[in-house]
Amino acid sequence: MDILKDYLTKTAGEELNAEMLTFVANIDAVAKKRPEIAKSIVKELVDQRSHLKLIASENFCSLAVQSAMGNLLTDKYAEGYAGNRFYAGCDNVDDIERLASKEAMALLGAEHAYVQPHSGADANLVAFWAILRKHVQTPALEKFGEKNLLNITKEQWDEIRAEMGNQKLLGMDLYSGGHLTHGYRHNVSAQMFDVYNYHVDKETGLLDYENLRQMLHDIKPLIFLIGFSAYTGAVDYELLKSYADEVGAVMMVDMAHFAGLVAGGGLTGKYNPIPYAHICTTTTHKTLRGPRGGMVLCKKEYAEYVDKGCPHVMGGPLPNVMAAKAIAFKEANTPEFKAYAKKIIENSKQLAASLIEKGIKVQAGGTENHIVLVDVAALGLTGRQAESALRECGMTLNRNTLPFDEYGPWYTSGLRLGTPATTTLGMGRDEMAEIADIIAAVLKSIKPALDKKGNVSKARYTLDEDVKTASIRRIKGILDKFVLYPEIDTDFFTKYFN
Ligand code: DSN
Repeated sequence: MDILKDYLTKTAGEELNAEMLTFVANIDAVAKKRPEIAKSIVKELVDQRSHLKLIASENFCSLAVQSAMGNLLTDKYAEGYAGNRFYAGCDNVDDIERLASKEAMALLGAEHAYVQPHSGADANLVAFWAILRKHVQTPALEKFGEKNLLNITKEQWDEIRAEMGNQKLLGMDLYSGGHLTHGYRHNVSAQMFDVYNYHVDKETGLLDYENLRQMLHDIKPLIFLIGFSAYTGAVDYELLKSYADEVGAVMMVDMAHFAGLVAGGGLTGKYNPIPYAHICTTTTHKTLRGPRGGMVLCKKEYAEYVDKGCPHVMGGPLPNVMAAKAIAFKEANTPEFKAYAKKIIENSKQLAASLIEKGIKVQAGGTENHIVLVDVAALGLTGRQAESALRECGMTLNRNTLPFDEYGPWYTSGLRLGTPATTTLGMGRDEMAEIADIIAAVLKSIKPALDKKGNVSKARYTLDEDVKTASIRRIKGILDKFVLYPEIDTDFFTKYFN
């Protein structure tokens, strides 16, 4: 199998398609070692190109971002941070990390940016420990008249550990839209902290600010954590910061989902957490449209603690991913990205409105961001049934718990839809209205089936075949107009990987 050579022969004399050539060269290199992996990469592109991506936390990054990730930078260890490494030969990684950090600060208006976390979960751990070290460990060391942790006695260390492990965290409940790293019992965050959860209001499905304020006063947490992976309301960070200040809580915002909306000016003023929060964490691959990764943004007073993510929480950073982050942040600091961020929200609102028009129940009656939450329990379905049926019909999305969900996180009562990826492809309000129409038709045609014991199944279902055929045809019609990476011709690979 000599894919590159075949491609060069086939295109001899034609105008150079640099993106296709790069892709072919990469696949060729992979295929020479492991053809089955090369096949999976090409098949994944075919899959993402032929299914409508409505997963709210996914996007399509640029081919430049992808190229920055796939090279020898991955071979370099660079524990420490720029200018302070535990390894020799980190000059180039220093340049990359400094640039990525500078681009992040310029893009988001943060006082400090730490670009090493490998994921949003990592970023949250780095932030948690930075807060604990600044507010608990450092004062305790001062009390013992010591600066160096290694110099205190075992008894003193045990005292500090006990104090560090008994701090209060007030975070959003998973079912109300919070993330599992915000104190969910199956996550380490719940073991690190004495966790208290707030919920959305049962009637409105939105945050209840007065209740939050009361909880802050009652609990007096060290950390007041705001942020979500499934919430559609606008959040007033200015007001919440004033509440946090009343009780001296550290305000931490997990903006993993909406960082791109902030970067692009889709969420501004009191809806932008960066001017208010002591620490923000984010991923870099959702609305921000960069590589898979995380980042911590903070006020200057937290910078020295955050920069010690290694050794505290992490080992070595991924220089290749930091390089890709630098590119993505630059890409996001453009008028095109600003228009993109606003369009994500516009599309999301249209999707929600059109679904409601078709009789589908939308959580909180609409959306103020990139997410739309659909209540499928209202149609007698579980999220699992709806997710599987919609995938059969050409759409990729995920089931999600809704507030006070009776089905739990495996089956769920809801679906989470998002518009970042379809908006990247160039889709607009007309497409959103049509997508809503297709989704509504599919949802209404699903019937729960019986399980092996004759009970109504939470997983099995039947689907109207005519609706399925029509849905696949309509989705294809939309995707044919908005092609993912149009520079890349996947048909070329058919003869190698069919
Ligand atoms: N998995 C991410 C999401 O889908 O929201 C959060 O970790």
